Amino acid sequence: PDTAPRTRMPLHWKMAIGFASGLLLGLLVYSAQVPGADVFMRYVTDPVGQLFLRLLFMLVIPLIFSALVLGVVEIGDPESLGRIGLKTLLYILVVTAIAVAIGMLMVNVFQPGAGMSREVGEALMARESEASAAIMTHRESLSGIDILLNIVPRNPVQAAADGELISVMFFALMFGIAATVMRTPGVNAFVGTVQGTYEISLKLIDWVIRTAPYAVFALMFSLAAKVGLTALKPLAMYVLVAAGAMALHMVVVFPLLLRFVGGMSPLFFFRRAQLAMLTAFSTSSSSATLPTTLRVAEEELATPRRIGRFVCTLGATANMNGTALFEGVTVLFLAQFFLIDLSLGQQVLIVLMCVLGGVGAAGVPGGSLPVIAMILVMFGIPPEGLGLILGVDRFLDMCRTCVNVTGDLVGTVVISHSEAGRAHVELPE
Ligand code: DAS
Repeated sequence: PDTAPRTRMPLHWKMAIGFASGLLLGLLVYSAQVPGADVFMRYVTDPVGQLFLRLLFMLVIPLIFSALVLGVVEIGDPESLGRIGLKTLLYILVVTAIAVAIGMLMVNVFQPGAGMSREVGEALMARESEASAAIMTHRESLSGIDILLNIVPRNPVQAAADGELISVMFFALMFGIAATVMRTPGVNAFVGTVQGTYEISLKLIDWVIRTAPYAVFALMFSLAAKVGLTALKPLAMYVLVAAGAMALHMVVVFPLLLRFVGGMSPLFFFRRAQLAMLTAFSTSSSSATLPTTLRVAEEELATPRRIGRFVCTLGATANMNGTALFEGVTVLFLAQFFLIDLSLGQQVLIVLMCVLGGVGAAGVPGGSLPVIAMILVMFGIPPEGLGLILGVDRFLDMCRTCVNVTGDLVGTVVISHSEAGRAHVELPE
């Protein structure tokens, strides 16, 4: 019997093959007007694409609820890190909001999704899409105050059922805060259950992402068969804008933070942080990179272990600058692509959702896709658009994970610098 271990093709190669074959076959059908193509789409590729999107939607609520509750509980643990926890929370919110703002500014400036003809956009929208269940579209008339009031859910279960992600996020944050200030056995048992929910969600995301190559083929085939090559130029522009925005955040925001808040030379930092950055880039997983991140924080950047351990561990799941930036870019790009105008108020709400989405996304390959799918539906943007970006998602996932991990290390340096000289708070090892 063949004893050689079966070498499994890496997932991102399978996704690239799915993307290329779906695109080519779709273009062939588009150009040759193959009879029966509609039937094939109706009964094969569309259902496969919808199935994948539904699997992503299915994971959003358990993932977001558990990730946000755990994020707050870990930050606010009074006996361990009150002051450092609050500094970390502030760092995460401010730097992530800057990342999202950079991403959305770049999309508004470069308009990667623009140029789609209205009839094409409408043809794509015409298909019964998940977006038909869109929540925010009937809210366009709402005033800013109403939109803010809607952040607080009257019924959190109803909000979850309706896919009102921002309301579920608010509820999870309140739950986490209450769980943090109470340390009764019952609450500890609850937090344990939430931890289990989070871990199960990660495993399910892993399984769902393994089906992505087939979904990429199906979604790309349907898209190419409908719009032909016109989808490729926006896609290329999208990749350039997303990667450009992440590069901007990496070479401008992080060096400024290191130099003026972290008291460290950016050159020194990037020379010492390379191992963690390369590991993040190659694994596309902040969680898988965490052991390396911890070692780099302590040995290469000489930050105190107790701070590095806290900030990097929490950061691996809650501080995702690259992911939040990417979510903002993707949502705005697909809105442009499908010719959907978003008001300034809606764009501000997207910033808030992407910041929290950066906290709620999972530190595993494709960990942010469920959150993006739900944000798209909330603003009436066809989540089928994910099919367009799934083909290039792996490369962008490598980039955003690298930004995520670098942001965790920058945060560790910044907070260590602010704690330098204080009476050291000893963390339970
Ligand atoms: N791959 C995730 C991470 O590990 C980020 C993402 O999916 O956006 O950080």
